[in-house]
Amino acid sequence: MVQILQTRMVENMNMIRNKKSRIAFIVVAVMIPVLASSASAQSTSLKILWDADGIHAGNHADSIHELVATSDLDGGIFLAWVNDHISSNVYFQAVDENGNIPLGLNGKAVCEAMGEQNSVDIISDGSGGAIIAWLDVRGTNSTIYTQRVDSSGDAYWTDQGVRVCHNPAEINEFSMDGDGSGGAYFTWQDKRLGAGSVYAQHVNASGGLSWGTQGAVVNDAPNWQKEPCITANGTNGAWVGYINANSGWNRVYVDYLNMTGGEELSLPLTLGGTDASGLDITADGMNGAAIAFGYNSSGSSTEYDIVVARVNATGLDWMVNACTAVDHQALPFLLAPGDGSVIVSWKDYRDSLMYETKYAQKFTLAGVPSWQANGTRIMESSTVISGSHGCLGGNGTAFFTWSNSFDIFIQQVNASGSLTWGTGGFSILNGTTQNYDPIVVPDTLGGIIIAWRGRISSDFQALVQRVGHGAGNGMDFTWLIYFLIPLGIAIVLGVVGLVLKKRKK
Ligand SMILES: [Ca+2]
Ligand SMILES: [Ca+2]
Ligand SMILES: [Ca+2]
Repeated sequence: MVQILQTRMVENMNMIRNKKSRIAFIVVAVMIPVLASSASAQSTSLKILWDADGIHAGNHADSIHELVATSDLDGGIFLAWVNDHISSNVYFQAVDENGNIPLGLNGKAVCEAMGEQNSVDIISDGSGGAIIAWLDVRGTNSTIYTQRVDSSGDAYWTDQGVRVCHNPAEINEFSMDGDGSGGAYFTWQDKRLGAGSVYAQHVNASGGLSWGTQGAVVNDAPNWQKEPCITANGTNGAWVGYINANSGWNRVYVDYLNMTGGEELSLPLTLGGTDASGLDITADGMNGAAIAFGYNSSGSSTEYDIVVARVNATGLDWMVNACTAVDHQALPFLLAPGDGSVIVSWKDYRDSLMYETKYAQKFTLAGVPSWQANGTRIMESSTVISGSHGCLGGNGTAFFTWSNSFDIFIQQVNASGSLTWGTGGFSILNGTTQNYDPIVVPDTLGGIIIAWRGRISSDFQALVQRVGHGAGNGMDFTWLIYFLIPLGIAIVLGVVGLVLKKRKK
């Protein structure tokens, strides 16, 4: 066999001595680096950077029941979790850009007060620390507490947390967003007046309540208000979106509260006769906010569409359909690159009534869709999935993560709406353990860090993985392109040589 190959190579060299063949060889030789560099540019250099199974970042003795995450703005990730104890508590964890965990696997306690703490959330404080909030039943009724910590988990505010609203009425849902200056805005529903109403609070960088001990009123009309969500306009105030149940219809409202908690705008976005649910809201970086929601104009409870609107200081700027595809679309999730554009993704059942997929659309500042009509499909699933979180990447891209059959996947959507990987996504973890609820945050270096809950023996632990451009532990097959193209050309030359030789005979 070796002899045959050697013979053919000699024949090929003889052929190259022929003038025409020599020209062909030069053309091919010039094309090799061109083709190789072009193929290399199209391939992604993103790869898995840490241990292939992920790094264990939380190993709490009572198992981790809820896990949330945010960027540390320094290449790493902050985590917060609630343990699975009968009197659960709140913990903070920091993982640096190299996967080090200086606080140890138990993290640092944020709140170990009596009774249950749950529904934890975490955001950056804008200056290297984090603001954590949770629902707390240390007293009679569930209410919101919050704490600001530095990167070592040391508390800035009152030990065991600052109470956000001192009205005794029970609070079962809240939303928060950082003001970028060490403080945060909160909104919630409580039933102090009977039928639920919506309120808001600003907690300043020192842990003080800016809008009184009871919070500012967003909407306390006698009918029901619910599902509030909030986005900060820096320290100048905040937009609050919520459902206002007027005459039996779930209508979408957006209000603007100024820096003293005064209401400057209250905009009804949808009319009676239609229903809305599943709101999300985000500031767009251009003194406006985008709000997205599931919308039912047909009267059917299983055929919702997705609507996106933009509001600014003068009111409603535009409101458009993001998706009117058949079957059910729900739970939109917004990302704002900061240039006024907005990316909305949602759960979608158009491809299968049994298994959800996820689609996304990008809108310009003027409300013009940039990607495929009715959305670009960014993932598919063949089983029940859990989690569908996303974050911004660099250069107008976005990352999304989900778990499918207990494995973890990511997808990158480029600025033009094209996918870096197929709709199956890029596999982060394909193991024998059960893995749930992945969250993705930017690593501030063009890559991402993913955190999720994984079942290790009988307990759930926090795991993290970094995907980026550095030297990684994952396999990178870019080098194959440089090997395969010259090999392919050599084979073609060999075949051509044989054909020419046969013709001569
Ligand atoms: Ca507790
Ligand atoms: Ca009310
Ligand atoms: Ca639909």
